[in-house]
Amino acid sequence: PGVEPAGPLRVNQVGYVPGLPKQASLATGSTTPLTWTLRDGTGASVATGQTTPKGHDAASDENVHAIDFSAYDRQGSGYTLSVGDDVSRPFDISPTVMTRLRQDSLAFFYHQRSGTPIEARYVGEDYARPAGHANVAPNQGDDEVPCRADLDCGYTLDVRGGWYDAGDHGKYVVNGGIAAWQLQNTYERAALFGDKAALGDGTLAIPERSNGVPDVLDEARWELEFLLSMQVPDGRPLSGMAHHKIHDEQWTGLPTLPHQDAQPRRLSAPSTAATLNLAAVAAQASRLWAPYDAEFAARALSAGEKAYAAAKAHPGMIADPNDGVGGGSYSDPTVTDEFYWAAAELYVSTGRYRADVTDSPLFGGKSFDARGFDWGATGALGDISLVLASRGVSTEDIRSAIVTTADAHLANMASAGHPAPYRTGDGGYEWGSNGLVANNGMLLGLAYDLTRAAKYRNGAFATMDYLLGRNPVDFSYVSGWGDRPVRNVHHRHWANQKDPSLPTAPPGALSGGPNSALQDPVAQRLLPGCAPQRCWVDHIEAYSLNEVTVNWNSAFAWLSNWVAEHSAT
Ligand code: 9MR
Repeated sequence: PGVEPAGPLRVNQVGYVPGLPKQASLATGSTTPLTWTLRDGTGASVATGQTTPKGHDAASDENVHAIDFSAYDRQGSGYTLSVGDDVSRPFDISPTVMTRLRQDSLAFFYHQRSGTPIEARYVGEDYARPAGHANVAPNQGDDEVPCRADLDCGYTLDVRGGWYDAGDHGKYVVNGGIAAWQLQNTYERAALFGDKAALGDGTLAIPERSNGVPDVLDEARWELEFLLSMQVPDGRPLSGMAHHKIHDEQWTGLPTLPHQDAQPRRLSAPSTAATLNLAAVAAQASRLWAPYDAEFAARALSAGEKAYAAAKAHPGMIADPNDGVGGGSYSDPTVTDEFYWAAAELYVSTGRYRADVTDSPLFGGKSFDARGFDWGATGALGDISLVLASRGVSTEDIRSAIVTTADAHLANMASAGHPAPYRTGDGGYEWGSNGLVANNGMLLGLAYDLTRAAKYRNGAFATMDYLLGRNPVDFSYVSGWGDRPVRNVHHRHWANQKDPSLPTAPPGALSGGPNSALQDPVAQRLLPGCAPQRCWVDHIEAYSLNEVTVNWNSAFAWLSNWVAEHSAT
């Protein structure tokens, strides 16, 4: 309501990089080529060409043409494309066009910190807020959290800190774990293949910005310390296991800032998946922190090894899929992949656990598929760490699985109207599709790192084009970036649509993206019958398609860092 309809010309609203492909999409009834014109910021025509009809596009249910203006490389801002009377949104051409996405995509995590004030000197006045869940009324505090009444574990845990998962105030080990892994992997990849200085100390606006440690590792540690605190203490039944999650007893309304939340906080039961997440991420942290803080590195490794042993002793503790009141369930019935991932991280860090890696049914690159990895499918994370480490075990099969999967995405993207590395069996788009797209963009980036074949680099940039506006809703899915960015993400603080005194989303937050299953009442009301890539609306209550989460932003941050690095060369 009140939102202008999508324009027919869809571009990367942020911009394109000289020397790399520059493509846009046009929705039109025409079946024959049309003339396009590129204009610079003064309105002068600087290039023209013919569109390429691609026929009917199922994902958007539109007839789409492709526009390729790759040959034009002059730097500038305010460029537009036009076809007939239709004009695109403006964009830049520059090697630095996406550079600041590094910081903005990673700033998301500081905004989401629990248990500490979010300070204006790091985020500006609009986004500053008091510490959440710090035991100051009406908060109940995360310092002495008991188990749910039906579990009665007989102890409380101090689980302050960590990141709020999303628009809610839950803290979940399974998706917090993969998000921390991905920040740590952003650093680990850059240290091996790329530009680790861009992730160094002083690169982010966070309290740890001058402690001598790369800031992206500091940010991940904020979550790590929370994950470690979720472990069942020694001397208790299930010691070494990790509680699955901690969240409010009942869902709160919009808006509710973290410090205003009066709900009781409760721990859910330990689960095997959460325990293996902790094992994997703690093991990964131990090798990355060794040069900076040997004590923490040792503590992380010992917690990770303890968790792994506990998971082996309790391999079938599956989180209750119906435990979804006051917080999401994040239930994952299959943990073969989490076992593999944890074993791989432990092996890379210690040289032990080798047989656990090679005996897994997933060894040999079996985890890669066109859907991609996420909180419920983590085997690929172990493979990626094995490939980067090049330690002992053969990684040839894993490398070829990465490349084969990347090729399948490129083949799919070549015929798509609005190319994105995304596929499901039924052609639908699922909850968090943008997170899967960003993770598949990461896979394309890794394929380039491994092969140096330009087609994979181009695929990673095309992924960014889709997320930043070359899509059929004609929105940039990243707040603060592009001519028409998402503003009203589902969030209890960035709730301007509910309360004009509150802010919209800060720059760098990725919307969950199209979800053709329409799993909330607003989506059901506004989007009946939508084509998969168009099942999206910028509405704060459309939580099944416009929420944000740490695990989607970690994927986006990984890709942002990769793309920024490859824009400069
Ligand atoms: O990201 C999760 C998605 O994969 C699931 O399909 C969905 C429904 O179970 O839940 C998503 O996670 C949400 C969580 O349950 C609660 N906090 C917000 C998360 C993102 O929407």
